[in-house]
Amino acid sequence: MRMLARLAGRIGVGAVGGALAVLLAAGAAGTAHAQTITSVIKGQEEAVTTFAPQVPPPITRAYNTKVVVHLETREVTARLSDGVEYTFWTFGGHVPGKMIRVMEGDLVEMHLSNHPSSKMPHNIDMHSVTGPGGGAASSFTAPGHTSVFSFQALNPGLYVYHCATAPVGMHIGNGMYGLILVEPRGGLPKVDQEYYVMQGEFYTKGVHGAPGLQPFDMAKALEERPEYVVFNGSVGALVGDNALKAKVGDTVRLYVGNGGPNLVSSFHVIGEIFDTVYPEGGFTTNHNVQTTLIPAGGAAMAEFRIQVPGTYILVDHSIFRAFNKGALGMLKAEGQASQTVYSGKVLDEIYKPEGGAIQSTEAAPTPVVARNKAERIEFGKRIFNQICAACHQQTGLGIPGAFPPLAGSDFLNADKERAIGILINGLSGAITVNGKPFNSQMPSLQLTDEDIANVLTYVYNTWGNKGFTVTPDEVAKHRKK
Ligand code: HEC
Ligand SMILES: [Cu+2]
Repeated sequence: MRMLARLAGRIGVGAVGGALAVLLAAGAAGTAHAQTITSVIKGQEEAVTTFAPQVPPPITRAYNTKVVVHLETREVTARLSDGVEYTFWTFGGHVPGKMIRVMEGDLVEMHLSNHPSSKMPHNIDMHSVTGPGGGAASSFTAPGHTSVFSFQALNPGLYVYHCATAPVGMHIGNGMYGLILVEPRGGLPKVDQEYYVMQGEFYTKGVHGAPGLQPFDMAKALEERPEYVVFNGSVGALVGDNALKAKVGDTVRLYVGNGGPNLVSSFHVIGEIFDTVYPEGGFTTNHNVQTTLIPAGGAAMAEFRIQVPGTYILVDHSIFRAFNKGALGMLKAEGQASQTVYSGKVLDEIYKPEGGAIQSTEAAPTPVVARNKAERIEFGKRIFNQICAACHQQTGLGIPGAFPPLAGSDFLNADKERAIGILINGLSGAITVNGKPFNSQMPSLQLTDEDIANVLTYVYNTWGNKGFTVTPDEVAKHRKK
């Protein structure tokens, strides 16, 4: 897909400012009712945030402070797998987003900036926040803007944060998630190695391994049928030279999150037993665990000691995801072998991912072609809900200042040929729809003639619009012009 629509940077700024003022007031007064806050906030510091698999250093101070966190949302095209690219929506430029570490009782001041090159507004819903929306309403941020809100980290634990801008599933599905650790007072037990691993699935138009820049596929997302299930944002992000590292004798703690958007992870390390698991990122501990379940939008900490050198394979034990969809990482441990603990020789090779070669190569089913106007409208409605509704909304009413309405649009109804052209080429520049100015960009959506005919026929025959029919022939003729 080419460039997506650039938003007018004015959406809901008034509302955001209002919510912000209220939230900061509540934070400053420390009026949380669920728990008694005994912490006194001394001074302030800038949070150390890290990209996976690195983890910010343990907190050594013995008092609470104001922790200032800067996160930047960015839409970046990057490698999803060998030969496969994807336009990720990110916190910080990579998937998963940067990891944040604070202490129970800290006052966390979030600064969320949306890079001016973004096409979409974004926000942040932090599961560590006590307050409606987890910060989402207070952090709705148009491209080129920054929002600020603060919260007190009342409950220790390992928490997911994610974007919660509509369509929420698409923002999460494009990679907008990360982890925040709220350390309990007194900290966590010391370990030798800490790593940040986060699972997520990607729903691409092409099948697993199909090359090129792959657009998001809403239909597959709705059916929860991802082409890719990966750790840390891409196939192979934790393999080979990028493998996690440890030495024999080390204790290792993995902070494992699951961004979803849909799947639950059966997280397992082949060849290890977790000595301790903090299920669901809370502070009951379980011991001697083989596989721990990590819900979508959840997390867990898993600890183990390395006794035998070799390569340990991180997987989602829903095993086709590991060997065929990418949910496979490695931890390489060096050191003295212990014949007592494990006698055999260690072979990396047998664990190599099977890769694309094993994929089914059956051709995609031929698309069903509409036989009459009623079918055109029916098929067109599906396309509308899958593709257009993300911006123009399911109601066709759009979003003031950002996405023009299609319902009762004088602009749409005035010129069918022009509408066909917009669907083929996209649209940018100043237009007026029902008296309201818009100056933004609609991407060229790379639809087939059949799909354009169907979606426009649906749009023209809904919400009191003019009732035109558009045929694939008309679209094809327009393309030749
Ligand atoms: C990524 C967001 C986005 C998506 C997806 C999108 N549009 Fe648009 N669309 C826009 C924007 C933004 C404009 C206004 C562009 C401008 O200001 O020049 C627009 C303008 C239009 C217009 C002309 C203005 C009007 O209101 O009549 C039509 C018609 C239209 N889109 C139809 C569609 C259809 C049909 C689909 C689905 C196949 C679709 N759009 C998908 C963002 C989008
Ligand atoms: Cu977002």
